Amino acid sequence: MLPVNKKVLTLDEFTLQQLRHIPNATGELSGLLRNIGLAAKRVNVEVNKAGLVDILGDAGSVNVQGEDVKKLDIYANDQFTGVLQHGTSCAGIASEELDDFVSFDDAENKNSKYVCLFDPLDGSGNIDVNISIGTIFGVYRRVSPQGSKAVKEDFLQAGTQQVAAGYVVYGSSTMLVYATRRGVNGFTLDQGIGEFTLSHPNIQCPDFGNIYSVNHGNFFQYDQGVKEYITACQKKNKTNGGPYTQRYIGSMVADVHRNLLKGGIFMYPGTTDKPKGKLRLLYECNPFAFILAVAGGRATNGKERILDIKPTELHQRTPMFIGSKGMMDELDTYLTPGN
Ligand code: AHM
Ligand code: MG
Repeated sequence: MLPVNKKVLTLDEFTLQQLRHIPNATGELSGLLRNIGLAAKRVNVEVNKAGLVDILGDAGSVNVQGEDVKKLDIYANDQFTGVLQHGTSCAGIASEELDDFVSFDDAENKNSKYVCLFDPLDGSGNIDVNISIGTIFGVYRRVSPQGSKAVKEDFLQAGTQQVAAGYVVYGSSTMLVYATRRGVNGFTLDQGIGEFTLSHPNIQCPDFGNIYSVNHGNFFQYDQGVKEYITACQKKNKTNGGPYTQRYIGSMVADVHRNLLKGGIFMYPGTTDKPKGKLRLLYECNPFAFILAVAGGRATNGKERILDIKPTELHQRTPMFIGSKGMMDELDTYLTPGN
């Protein structure tokens, strides 16, 4: 008989166990996280067979069976929206794939405390070449009254108001990592039994690492301070912790996941063409800023904490610098005028 590892905890068991420490907890947040885990498993199945079926086609195209083909990012959007709509723990969603937020009509949804914002499939340009992609999500307590439909203000909250945030990385193994103020925990999908199981308890981001992640192709479009910092990363030697290693997958989930575990810094600065950079504050930057903050790291737009930015638009973009605390402190000395 196979030995039974008594310490194996599934995502559901873990979230329920966490509830016991919170007085008056209703279980609604655990329900929402369970829904996200379910959608992630469905998306994982399709990501895994993406090379085999016609799912990479453009939305609206037709496959060999004459069926409509949904692009994988639209499929992922439908799954995450669907499970949250059919669950009872979410009053509405906003997604990088949708022009506007969606408030759910059902009475149970309207009674929910939470709204969820997500990027259903980040880095989807990497699907065709079999490189890791991911889902990113942030959960907020709504500001509008329970019992009514969610409104725009529920979605336009500063990242510091998140009650939970997480991501799923569909990689060499599929992992779901989520943070609440209590900690950051990672769960690896056991494909054999279809369960996320706790594999990375209480993740802490090392204060220093030796990885920097940035799109070097844009180097000459970056501000002077950013260029100087990148050059300093390259000039480091053994006496000051170098040389740093450049690693850039072009899938933020995979890049930040690696840096979270190993220590490192990820940057998507503004460029002369796109002063606000590429990444979306609500769907990509805020969730990671929350996770890194709980894990002991931090994130800025080069001037202020990402988590303190008060959003004005659902799809607004921001420059993003995120990673190990010590490396972010070092970066600041290059970005702060007068230093
Ligand atoms: P997407 O939301 O359209 O997938 O774009 C976001 C992705 C991030 O995962 C990644 O860090 C970045 O785009 C890479 O952009 P670039 O190719 O400009 O370096
Ligand atoms: Mg994205």
